[in-house]
Amino acid sequence: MSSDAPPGVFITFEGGEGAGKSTQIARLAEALRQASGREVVTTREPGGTERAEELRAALLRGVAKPYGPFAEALMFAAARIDHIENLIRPALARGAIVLCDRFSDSTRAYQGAAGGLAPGLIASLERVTLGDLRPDLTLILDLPPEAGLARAHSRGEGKPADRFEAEGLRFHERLRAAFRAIAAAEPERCRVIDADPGPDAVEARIREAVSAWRPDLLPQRVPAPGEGQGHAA
Ligand code: Z5A
Repeated sequence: MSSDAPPGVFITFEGGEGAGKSTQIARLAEALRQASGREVVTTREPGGTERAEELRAALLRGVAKPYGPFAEALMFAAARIDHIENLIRPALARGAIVLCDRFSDSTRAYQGAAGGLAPGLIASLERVTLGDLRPDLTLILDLPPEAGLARAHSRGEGKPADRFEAEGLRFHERLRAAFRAIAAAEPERCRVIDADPGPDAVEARIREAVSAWRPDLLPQRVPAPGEGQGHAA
């Protein structure tokens, strides 16, 4: 960290397909830039760097699937190592706020809980991949899988489902349960956000959660005069 930079802040977004992570990351990034004046970096996993984006394309085509969940988890880890070393850590060292669309909880949920990899194996992989890096805050966007899949399909009209979208409903139900279990196990780090309502309502919930966690980054919104008050008789 340069001597006068504030400590970086690492916020991750997690959840099932079509939960609205990309939509909400863009909105939170803008709100944080305006409120804090700090550098805000948005990124995603798998991906975020040139090499990791190459691995992303292969992973979403299903290249690693025939090798089984462990090999697939290793490929996600390889992409993550490049992303951490070349984008996330340098940005945090500059004092930036980093917003990341998916991170290690996705490996726990997709390759672990839904894919069947043993928790001990996932934990070992996490230790060697992340070192001492952990998200400061994780926002888990929660909604019924049917709703998320319908959103994802309506957005990608005509495009074939990718390797994970093509999994059955049961897989997506296991994912939802896995993300909720992660939140229950780490309440200090995780907040579950109801992602079922429209984008404005979800944004308001996210802002509320971030403001309550770090009011110095995002002060509570001051209501406009008369806003939220009943009409005088
Ligand atoms: N994966 C893994 O297995 N292991 C790992 O370690 C990691 C990842 C890191 C990445 O694909 C895949 O990799 C992912 C898990 C796996 N599974 N899949 N597929 P991805 O990045 O392409 O997929 P995704 O993360 O699920 O993102 P997404 O499908 O793009 O969804 P999203 O970002 O959460 O949602 P969105 O793009 O903001 O919104 C989707 C659509 O819904 C869009 O048309 C919006 O306009 C609309 N939308 C958004 N919010 C709302 C609300 N509130 N109401 C109504 N409509 C909305």
